[in-house]
Amino acid sequence: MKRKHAPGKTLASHSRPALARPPLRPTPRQRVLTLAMGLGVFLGVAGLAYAVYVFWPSAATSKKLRAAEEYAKLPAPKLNAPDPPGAAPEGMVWIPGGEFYMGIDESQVPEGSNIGVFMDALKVHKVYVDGFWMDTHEVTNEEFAKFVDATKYVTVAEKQPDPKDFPDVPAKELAPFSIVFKIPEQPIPNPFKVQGEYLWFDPVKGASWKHPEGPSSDLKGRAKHPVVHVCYLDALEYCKWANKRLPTEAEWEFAARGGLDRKTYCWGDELNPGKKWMCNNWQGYFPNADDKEDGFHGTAPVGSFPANGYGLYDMAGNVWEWCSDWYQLDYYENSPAKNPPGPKSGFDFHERIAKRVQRGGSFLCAENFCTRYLPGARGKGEPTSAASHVGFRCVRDASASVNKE
Ligand SMILES: [Ca+2]
Ligand SMILES: [Ca+2]
Repeated sequence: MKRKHAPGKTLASHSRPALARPPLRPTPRQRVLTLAMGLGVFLGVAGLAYAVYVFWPSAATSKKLRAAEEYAKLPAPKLNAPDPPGAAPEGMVWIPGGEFYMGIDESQVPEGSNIGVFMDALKVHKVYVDGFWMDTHEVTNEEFAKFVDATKYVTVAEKQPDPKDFPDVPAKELAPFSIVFKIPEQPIPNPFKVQGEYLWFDPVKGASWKHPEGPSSDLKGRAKHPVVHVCYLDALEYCKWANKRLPTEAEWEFAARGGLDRKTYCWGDELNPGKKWMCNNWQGYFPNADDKEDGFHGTAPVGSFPANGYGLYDMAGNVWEWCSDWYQLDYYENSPAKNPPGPKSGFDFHERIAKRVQRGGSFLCAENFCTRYLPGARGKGEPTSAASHVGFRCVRDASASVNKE
């Protein structure tokens, strides 16, 4: 017989278990065990958190050390024999060429530097370059003056700008100008957060290689300083006159390393060996204050700091140096392994214009901002633009050596 559903009760209430017995209570022993287990779990979690807190930084350091070890394990590059093909042209040294590791390994980025400034250089790759002659120093004002005297050349910065190139500037306001660095009137708390145009570069009317800070400045006492306010096109004209050429980016870096293999700086792995400044860069918080511990605010006479292993001066700092390559952020991904000539065109993603490579950093490079005085670091500039911290030096092919002149 089918059971009848009791009135006033739901099916659900029927499904509940009957509380026939009182609930079980833990014994004192069980309570102790439960407490002990809880305490054990708590101590385990806390211990793990502490271990992560204590050991995580060293794990990161170990990772960096492991990366450095892997980098160090790469087979040693082979340098060519050091013998020059003839007598050195005046003011030049023979760079023998050979293999080298081009670029910056992440493990070599100096402590405290912003890795973002090296993003275009982080793909380390082995490259071979043929030997060549290179100027021992940046082209000086004295040398550039000889070129101008001989050719009557007028630099781009000294010419009336083309209104087509400056559509936002009223034509009547256009006048020859160049870019001059100045310490900002209001200190800048974080130069990486500056939006738009840099606040420390001024377009100064009348600034040119003859008037580095503007019309009221001149070259008095600066004969041996590197020429500045020369754009890429100006540098090419000088090279033609001097029977020389601009170095490729690979040639420039090979030379800057001075025969050292995979070192952070042109002279080794320490920025200030024996507390000595090895190049003209910027000390203090850029761009607000230059403590000039290296002895110079602005350009220094060429050769004021020790030469590198090939006898080249100022391959780090003083002024940026034009190279012949177009600039592309990702060129190292697919560049040829032998005598890379640079990409077929240039492009800078930030300003969305074509640029050429510059190398070596300048007196404006500081640890808190640019740090591009490393031999593997890359820079770039628009080919018709000049500035107070950009110059150049030349190279000459072995086939154009003095024996054949
Ligand atoms: Ca300096
Ligand atoms: Ca330089």
